Amino acid sequence: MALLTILEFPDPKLRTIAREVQKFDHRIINIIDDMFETMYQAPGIGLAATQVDIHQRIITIDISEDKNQPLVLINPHFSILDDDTEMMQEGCLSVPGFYEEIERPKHIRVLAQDKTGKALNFTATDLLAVCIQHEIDHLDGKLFVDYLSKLKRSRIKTKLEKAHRQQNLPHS
Ligand code: QAP
Ligand code: CO
Repeated sequence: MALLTILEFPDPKLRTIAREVQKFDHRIINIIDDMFETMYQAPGIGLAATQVDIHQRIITIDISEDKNQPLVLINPHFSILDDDTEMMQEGCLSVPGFYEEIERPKHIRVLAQDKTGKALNFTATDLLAVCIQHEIDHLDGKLFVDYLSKLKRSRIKTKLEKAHRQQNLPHS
């Protein structure tokens, strides 16, 4: 098990389109274990492999209060079930310290595979639906800041770039 480094906006690697998982072997299990360790430590409720510079279609989620309901989705897809949308305050481990209201479909059907390659097919609503959509966006190189105005996005970019520069400065 290992903690992985989380890429932060505006790192261009976050724009990479992830590839489908084809072989469900021990290397995929290792990636999943490391992603859960990294997500729980952060702490976060969702993480996409893209965020830890692994460009395969894998996401980990746990929206439970007690952090004891891990959900891994491999090669995930979703379809929108109706016209209902929901405004939710979203954050992202790759955009630390920033939270904004985003509108997304509220009811979705999810098709994916589990860590053994078995097919999953379920509906999701509310926070789980939002979280799955947010994480699938990462696999397509998309971030929640892309839904904001240019002005809001560029303010966030400037602030994070400044924070990154200060992190890289030697300490006195
Ligand atoms: C995506 O995000 C999400 O800024 C998962 O300083 C979030 O786990 C989907 C986090 C909200 C739906 C609603 C963010 C941790 C965690 C930060 C996360 C931070 C520390 C974000
Ligand atoms: Co995110």
